[in-house]
Amino acid sequence: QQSRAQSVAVLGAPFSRGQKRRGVEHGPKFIRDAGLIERLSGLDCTVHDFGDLSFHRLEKDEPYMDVKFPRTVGAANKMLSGAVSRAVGAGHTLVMLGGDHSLAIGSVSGHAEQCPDLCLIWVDAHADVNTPETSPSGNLHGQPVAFMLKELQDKMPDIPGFSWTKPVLSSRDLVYIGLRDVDPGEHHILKNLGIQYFTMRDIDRLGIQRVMEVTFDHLLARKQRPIHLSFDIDAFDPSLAPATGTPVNGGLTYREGIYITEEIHNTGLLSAMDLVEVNPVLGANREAVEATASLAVDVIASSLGQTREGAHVSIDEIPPVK
Ligand code: HAR
Ligand code: MN
Ligand code: MN
Ligand code: MN
Repeated sequence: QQSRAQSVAVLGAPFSRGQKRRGVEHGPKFIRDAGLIERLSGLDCTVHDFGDLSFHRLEKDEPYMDVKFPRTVGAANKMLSGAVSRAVGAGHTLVMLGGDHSLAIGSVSGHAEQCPDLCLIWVDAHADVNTPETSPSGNLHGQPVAFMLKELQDKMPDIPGFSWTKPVLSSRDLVYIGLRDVDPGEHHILKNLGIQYFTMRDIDRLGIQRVMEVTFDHLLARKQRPIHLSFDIDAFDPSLAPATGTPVNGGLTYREGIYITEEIHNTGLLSAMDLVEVNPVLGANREAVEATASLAVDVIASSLGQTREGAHVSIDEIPPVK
């Protein structure tokens, strides 16, 4: 057995209280059942499956302002943050399986505890940067980025359950890819803070290759630093990823999505990633659910070095004729 290039930790976060639709808490099981661990074991990495976190139920969790389940979401993310910090601190590249996207609060926070200079690539149909005041829904999966950004802290109320959080990113440390459903308050924030983002329209105009070039220029030109990839499966077109809570037409093609993750792998800087919003209850049938889960596996494997061109890490020479 040769020594592997990297060590990968897989951590499930079966959690759904950041939004209203039940089922997304089964994401980790379906992504594993689609063959995740086997696929990663075939790559140039050692895989440690840390299993799923078990989140506690809170009996009473009244909304704060319009924010739904604040204490439940806060406590789950606090637990996740600790687990991510320990895994990254132990030298693993961390893969977090959601669960809804509110989990990025804990995942990015735990990662930043070990890697304070990290940068964030957010692949999503949505910007998820509403503050409790701008949120049209009160769902925390539409708000995680607002907790992270230093520039927004004077706009964030003291939400019960979140006293442990602190902002770990500046607006220049973040790039969005795939946006096509952005709320008015979010659009104001993106423009006002000068955040680098690529909508589906930008991908149409520039092509995904140029989008990735500008992304890395923006985040890495001054210095190389750890990347956190937060990948919402609804970035893909709903024809490819139907089993998700808030599908939006006109999303990434399979090839665009995989190009994004291949390029991120090629930087050699991926340090942690989230794969969120796979909801097996919402597929029209078993095929739809399996297609979505299998797409999630492709995204993760490609982020960790699976290539379309093939590879030969285990072959030194072409076997001679016997
Ligand atoms: N922007 C809307 C809100 O804040 C919907 C965003 C939620 N959808 C997600 N997150 N899947 O990416 O409620
Ligand atoms: Mn999202
Ligand atoms: Mn989304
Ligand atoms: Mn590699």
